[in-house]
Amino acid sequence: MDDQQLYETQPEHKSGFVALAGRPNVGKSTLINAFMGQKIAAVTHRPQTTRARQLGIITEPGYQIIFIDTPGLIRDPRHELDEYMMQAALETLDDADVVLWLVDLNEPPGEGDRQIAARLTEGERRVILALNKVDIIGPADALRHTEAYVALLRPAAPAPDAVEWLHLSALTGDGVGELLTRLIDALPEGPRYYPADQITDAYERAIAAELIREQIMLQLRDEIPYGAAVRVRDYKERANGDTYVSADIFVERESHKSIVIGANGAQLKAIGAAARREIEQLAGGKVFLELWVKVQKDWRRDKNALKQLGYSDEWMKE
Ligand SMILES: Nc1nc2c(ncn2[C@@H]2O[C@H](COP(=O)(O)OP(=O)(O)OP(=O)(O)O)[C@@H](O)[C@H]2O)c(=O)[nH]1
Ligand SMILES: [Mg+2]
Repeated sequence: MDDQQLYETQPEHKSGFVALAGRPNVGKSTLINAFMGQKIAAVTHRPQTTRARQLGIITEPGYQIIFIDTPGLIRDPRHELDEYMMQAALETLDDADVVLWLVDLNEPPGEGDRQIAARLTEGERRVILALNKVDIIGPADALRHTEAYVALLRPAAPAPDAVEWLHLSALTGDGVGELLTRLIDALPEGPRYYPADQITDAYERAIAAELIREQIMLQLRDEIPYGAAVRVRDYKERANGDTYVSADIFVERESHKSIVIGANGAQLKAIGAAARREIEQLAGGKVFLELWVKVQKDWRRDKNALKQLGYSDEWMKE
């Protein structure tokens, strides 16, 4: 395909940016992966898994829809990393054509949701409320919680039934197709912003770093997952189709380093083995993964260290 074809569209072509907003752990990254039909974002049971914005791009003849995964919105930023994450999420809301507000239907709205709703109903924003995790809720709670969330958006809607909402399960895929149809419908007419074959703005090496960090979040406990950052040093595709990846894991203290490495290196080995399997899906072939653990003292509170570890606007694009 030449450049012209990559961007060429027919008249009435639709396009736009859909921001996924919501509290931590409601399923935003799971939903992005479900839309894309492949894993581009880290997902764990822990809140605050996602640390930076990431795009998921779907291109079809009639439309290009660009999803923006964001860090969960929290009420009490505790250090520079939290501040960076909040900023990344909030800026996204201002740039989007449509905001998809994702909530966990199993929990009634809390103060955090009230604040998010207040922000979303400022101005002229188009908001669709997606109530996630329907696969694990009973009908009575579902009804009660749905009404409570819808009520939070009501002041902005011209009529009560004008609040747009739907139930879904990002995990099972139930309702995801219906949501996609509604989102395409909500997009304005516009050109393709990205080449037809591009699915995200992150380079493979940045996604690989996220998949390694995902394993740290899944396999380690307490503060260690939150104080860990991963930087891929090398991501090389070899002529025979294999991929060689070497990455540094940064932790905040010496004691954390020994925990990540484990007795006889067993913990690091387990992280590497699981991350390698995930990266193989991404690379579509055999992967050799080398991991190094380093200490960068209290990096979450240090603006310069954050930049060095890649938590700056250019993070995913480096
Ligand atoms: N049962 C069920 N679990 C879900 C569903 N969607 C997501 N989850 C689970 O919820 C947890 C959090 O999912 P994530 O996709 O990481 O949530 P997130 O909103 O991106 O979280 P942050 O990045 O921390 O803000 C994971 O354990 C998911 O497997 C769903 O529809 N049903
Ligand atoms: Mg996430």
